[in-house]
Amino acid sequence: MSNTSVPDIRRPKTRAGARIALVSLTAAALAAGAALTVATSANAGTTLGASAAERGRYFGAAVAANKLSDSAYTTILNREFNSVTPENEMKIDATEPQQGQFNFTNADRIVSHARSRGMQVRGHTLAWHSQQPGWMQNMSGAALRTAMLNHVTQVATHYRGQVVAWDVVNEAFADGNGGARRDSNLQRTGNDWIEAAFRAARAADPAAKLCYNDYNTDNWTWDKTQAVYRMVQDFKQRGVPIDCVGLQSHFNSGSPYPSNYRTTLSSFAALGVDVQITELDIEGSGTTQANTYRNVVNDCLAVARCTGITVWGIRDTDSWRASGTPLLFDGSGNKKPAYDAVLSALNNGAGPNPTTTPPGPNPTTTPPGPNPTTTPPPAGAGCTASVSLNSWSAGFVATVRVTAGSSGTSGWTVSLTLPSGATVTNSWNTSASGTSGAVRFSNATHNGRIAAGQSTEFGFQGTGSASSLTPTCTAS
Ligand code: G2I
Repeated sequence: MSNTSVPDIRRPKTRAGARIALVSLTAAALAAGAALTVATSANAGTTLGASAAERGRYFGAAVAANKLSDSAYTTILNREFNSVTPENEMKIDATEPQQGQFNFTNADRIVSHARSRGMQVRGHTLAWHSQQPGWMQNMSGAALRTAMLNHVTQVATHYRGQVVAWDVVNEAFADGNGGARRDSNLQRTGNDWIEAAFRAARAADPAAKLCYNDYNTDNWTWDKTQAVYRMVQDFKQRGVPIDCVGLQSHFNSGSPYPSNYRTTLSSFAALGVDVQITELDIEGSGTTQANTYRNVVNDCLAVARCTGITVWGIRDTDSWRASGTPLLFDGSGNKKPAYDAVLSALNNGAGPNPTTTPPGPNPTTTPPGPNPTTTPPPAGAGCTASVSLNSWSAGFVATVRVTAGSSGTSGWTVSLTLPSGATVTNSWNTSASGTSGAVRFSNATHNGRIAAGQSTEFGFQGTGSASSLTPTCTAS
């Protein structure tokens, strides 16, 4: 198979087996951090992004740079979505067309469009067998390994602080029975190429969530799903830095939405990673298509660590599978029944808010290299707190991890001082007092009690800028 061919997305031939406080941000400034729980008063419940944000999640779209001049396209993008994934512009052939010569022009256009409007960006993708530039297709062995790691480092460094999550490695497993790795020039550099890519990405951008992304991993009983599950489990056990699993979820009659999809989402989440639906499209039309979209959204809402959904394009005519009319808007930009189903599921569906963790080392192991956002657990009583920040031009989201000392806690308070100009607009899993200067966050009713050495997390969102925060923790 050519390295530039479109992935074969088919069913394998065999298989084994209370609305929160509204904040007065404009729609354009609607923030979209992975753990975000915020909505605009103007758009609450009326757009995909605002409704998802009320559920602590994002709703994104794959975006093509050459469509940003199409006003019908950008009108829908800017109104409905609060997360963006460049469809092709961050891929290896686009960003490093000649070895060592990087081109970020088109990807930067998308990132700038998104971030200037308060949308988050998912990076796609750093290491992949497909869409490799010619020079890389012709490489092998140690030279390829070095080139791949350099690519990961350079691209993740360029977007450091601007990309909330990276698809670090894409589609590394084979279809069909057996759960083997896909053969590729990257795989032939050694089975550890995936973890090497993840370690390089963590070193380059410690705050980005690092995801493994694949297709045909939606059905819990399929060998490929189980193989990816075992890899993620192994990575978590050995402290390889991985924070999330992306399920592409391209559904059609040959690769249908599986009734055990929610089991797949919750099983991955139980490994201690976030789950993201990264490339959703569902071929079909009318009520049938709408019902499947509704099921997918309800499944995500039912799993606390399913932190967001991205659809792979905006209008049917923008899709890589346009003839299957798999998206939420028709070619004229009209909302389809599938759109209404998704919006109503986001507004009405039951389910917990996300309980995300910041990227960082597996707490049970020693990761390679420093992580500036974490604080070691205390030796004595009391508690400690560490902050992970996701900042953009207009604001920031802080995720705070509170770790109990040797006596455990029955309650806790985290104090910190915000830089001048920074204001807290929203918080979750905490009771906040003060919005600027010295602010305090106390436990909510459900998370005051922490066993010795264990942790809980809360978060807050702010406007203004906060490049670093120094928290202190007091236990009761
Ligand atoms: O194949 C669907 C997706 C499967 N998962 C990974 C995604 O990255 C992948 O996206 C698709 C894009 O939607 C297509 O737009 O990836 C394809 C390539 O693997 C993209 O197709 C390419 C064509 O192959 C090129 O000929 C074309 O120049 O799109 C390029 C830009 O339109």
